[in-house]
Amino acid sequence: MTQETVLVPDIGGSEAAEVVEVLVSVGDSVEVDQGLLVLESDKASMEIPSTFAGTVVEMLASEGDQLGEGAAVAVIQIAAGASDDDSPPASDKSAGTSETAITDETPAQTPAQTPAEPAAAADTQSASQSLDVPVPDIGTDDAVDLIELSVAVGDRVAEGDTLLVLESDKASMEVPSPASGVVEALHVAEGRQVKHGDLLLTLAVTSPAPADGLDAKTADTPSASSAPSSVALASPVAAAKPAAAPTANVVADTITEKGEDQVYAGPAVRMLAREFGVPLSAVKGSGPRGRVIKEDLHRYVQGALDDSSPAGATAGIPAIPEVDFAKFGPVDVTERSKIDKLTAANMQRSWLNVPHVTQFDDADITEMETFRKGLKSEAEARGTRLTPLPFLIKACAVAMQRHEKINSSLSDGGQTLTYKRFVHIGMAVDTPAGLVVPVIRDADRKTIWELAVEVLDLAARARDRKLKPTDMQGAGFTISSLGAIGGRGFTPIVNAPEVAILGVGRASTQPVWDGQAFQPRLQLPLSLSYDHRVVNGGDAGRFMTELCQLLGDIRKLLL
Ligand code: CAO
Repeated sequence: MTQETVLVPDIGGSEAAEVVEVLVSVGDSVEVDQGLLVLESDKASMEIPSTFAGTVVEMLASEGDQLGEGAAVAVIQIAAGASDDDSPPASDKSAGTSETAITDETPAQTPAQTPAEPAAAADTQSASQSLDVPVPDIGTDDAVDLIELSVAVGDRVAEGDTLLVLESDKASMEVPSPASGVVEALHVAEGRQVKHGDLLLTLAVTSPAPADGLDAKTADTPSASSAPSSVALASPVAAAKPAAAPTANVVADTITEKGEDQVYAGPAVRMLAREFGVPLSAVKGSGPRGRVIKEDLHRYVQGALDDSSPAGATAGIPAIPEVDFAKFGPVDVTERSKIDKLTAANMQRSWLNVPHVTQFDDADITEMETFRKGLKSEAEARGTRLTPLPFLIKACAVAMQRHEKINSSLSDGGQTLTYKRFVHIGMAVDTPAGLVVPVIRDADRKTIWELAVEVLDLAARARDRKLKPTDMQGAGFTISSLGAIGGRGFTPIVNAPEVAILGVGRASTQPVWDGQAFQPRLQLPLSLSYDHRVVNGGDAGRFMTELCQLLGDIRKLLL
């Protein structure tokens, strides 16, 4: 068996860089080019790849170390059975790379391989060996659950492959195969409890295997019995390491703090998560007892790519843990409507993308309300109803024309601003199926009566689910009125790519100081949320002040 040392290659002129993350542990199987650790200089961070395939038998650097070119990173035991085809010869490996091949033993130095026992003979013997695999040292003498059998009789496994997963009340642990071979017999079943030393399975080993705590049965092979060490131990280093390797691997690779909880995941999944840059704590595990499996990662990444998925917007943000409320009392679980789910995704996308600021003010609508109420009978005669909303729409349309940034949207990834030369206003409607936002087109060109008719029509069609997709497109601004429902004020979420939204609270009569006395005035609470990437406080303040003046004296709508 050959061991090689991976060295730090040329790291682009940096004298030394700090080890900020160690990506593998002793006992891990690694591939050529697989990252071993991450170095960070003041200019860049870089992953130092393994230049050999095999098993990590020693880590020569740890977090916080300063490493320069040529510093030793790790000792890799070349994969058992790896041919020269799999692993480049030492002369090739040193060419173009900065690692040095340190050969611990050559065939002549290998104690097990005497001239009387050529390598081919040892291989033949190893192929006929049975190796019992017991529960390794799992850091406790208590029984733990066997939650997952990852192999079946007849499966071929490589050294380091996961055989099964154990779970104590603190962590789940993968038990790696101590050798390459074929699963000959399983002595345990999923769901059973096992303890340190209990027999798990028997492997027909196809490569020499070490055996501290592992029972290599050679008696049934007469030639092997005469040379057990030659089969089990091709390398003195290997002999010392493997029994410790599964334990280190189990503990280091499977326990990671996730706030109060722990993330259960195996080394391969952790490696994949690192490659994707996905924090495992954000991924919901679907394996036994919430263990994160590869499919969970794939689903998470797919979700992040899919805009319409609520998970999409949360990439990198820890997921909110789900609580099983049935534990605390009776619950009903119902399907959410499509509109609800879509609204949730849109709201989350806006909330995460748009830096929101909300500006508050009160509009004095005393005169406007007197005027509106005076039109009640005329409204009835026209077969309609006149609420404050058409006045608000009209006032916003006028103010949007005077403060055109409010009617703009970011374009070209933020490089340009698109000003809309039309005034289409969305109106949030609360329906039993969820929130919908039909759009009133060309609000600036419509009379209050026309707007009143359209508000009623759109609200009715929204509640009857009769809106067409085109009825809900093209808005440059949105009004969300909770006036009929109540509330002093709220902070609406911008309906991106629009850049502003007006929240309307319930009007109430308030004492307003006129310079000499308090007067009872009808005050309408308004809140304007805006995208601070586009709209500045000054823009918002001017728009809001103009809006309040227009509502305070609706004659100005004519000017
Ligand atoms: N202050 C006081 N009274 C108000 C008011 C306000 N700001 N706004 C409306 N009212 C009154 C109306 O005048 C009407 O009373 P009268 O018939 O006596 O005049 C009554 O409340 C009911 O109004 P309405 O709800 O029928 O009509 P509207 O034009 O105010 O609103 C619509 C229409 C579709 C916007 C509304 O029905 C609605 O769905 N609102 C909810 C929007 C929403 O959910 N927003 C939140 C989105 S974010 O989750």
